[in-house]
Amino acid sequence: MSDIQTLERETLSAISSAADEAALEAARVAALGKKGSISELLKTLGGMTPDERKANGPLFNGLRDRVTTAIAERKAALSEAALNARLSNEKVDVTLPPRPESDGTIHPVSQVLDEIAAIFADLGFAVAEGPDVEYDDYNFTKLNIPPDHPAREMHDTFYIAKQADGSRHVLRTHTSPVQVRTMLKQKPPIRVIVPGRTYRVDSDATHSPMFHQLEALVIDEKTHLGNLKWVVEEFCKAFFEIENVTLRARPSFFPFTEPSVEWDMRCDRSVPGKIAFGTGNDWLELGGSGMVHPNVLEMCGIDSKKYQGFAFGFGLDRMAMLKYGAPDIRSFFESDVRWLRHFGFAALDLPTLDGGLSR
Ligand code: 2NL
Repeated sequence: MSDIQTLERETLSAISSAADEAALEAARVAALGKKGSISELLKTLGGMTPDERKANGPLFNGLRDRVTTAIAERKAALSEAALNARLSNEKVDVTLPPRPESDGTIHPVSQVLDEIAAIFADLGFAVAEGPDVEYDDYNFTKLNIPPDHPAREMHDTFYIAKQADGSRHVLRTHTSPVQVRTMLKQKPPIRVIVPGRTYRVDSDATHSPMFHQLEALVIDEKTHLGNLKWVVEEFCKAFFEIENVTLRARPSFFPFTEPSVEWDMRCDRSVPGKIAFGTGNDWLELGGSGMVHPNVLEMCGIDSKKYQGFAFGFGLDRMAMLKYGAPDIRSFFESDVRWLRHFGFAALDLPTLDGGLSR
């Protein structure tokens, strides 16, 4: 057997027996590297006579090509084997039951939000969302609360450090700036609800520095206070799951509405520690509302001669406390798993109007 045949047999054998990519690379360097056996062989062509070169050239080049092909094939086989090994090692049994201790529950605020979104979807309202860090302009000025207006003091605002241009951002004190954003980018008719986190410098049994609001905004050509009352009434029937809703309107003031109305709903508190909705001689404060102030419409690019609308707002956390009986708002945000298990809801029971909101 010639030297060349021996070299080929040995090289191919080293390639086919390489057990991993490192061994294969070593075999490649030994054959085709700068000082490799086949590279050295090819260098000898330079010192040959033309006739010798003509005879040996095709032999040497053929050898190099077969070795190159063998390396590529072995490389593909090794990486496929490595992938198959990973696939069989990293198997996940999707039929395994979840670990009982890791079962999560839906937070009462999320539950109440899902319920309310279902109620308003049925009435034709879309959901709008926006950032927690807001422009002072959207949180206050465009809502008819100019700089230095005393109403700003009612809000106990968390201010963010001044920007390079002197403007300051705030943590939104209500969800109204999202309604400003909606009016700036969408033409009437508008029907949206805006749920979300809001922030005020305040903390006691009924106030948390971070809390949740839900506001609604309707803008159309002939919107009036009667429409507002009907929506509040329909909402109360669906949310508190009662047939008879009696509402009481109290005059109020907000800079962004005129006139402004606060709503109370008939309830019964005669049994200590309990509250029954829809009957009795007591009143439950629901939240504030009003017809959107023409200044607000104009600052948000809406023609106040052609369009008018109403807005209202209430606390989501308060609604959750009322409906599901949690006494202290701060307990909502302590992330105590025992509390979450007690007050939480099953993850897959989504509230729907026909399936029952809270079952
Ligand atoms: C309350 C009172 C209210 C609004 C929110 C609103 C938003 C725009 C224009 C006009 Cl963009 N009004 N929102 C109006 C009245 C009352 O909330 O007691 N919240 C907890």
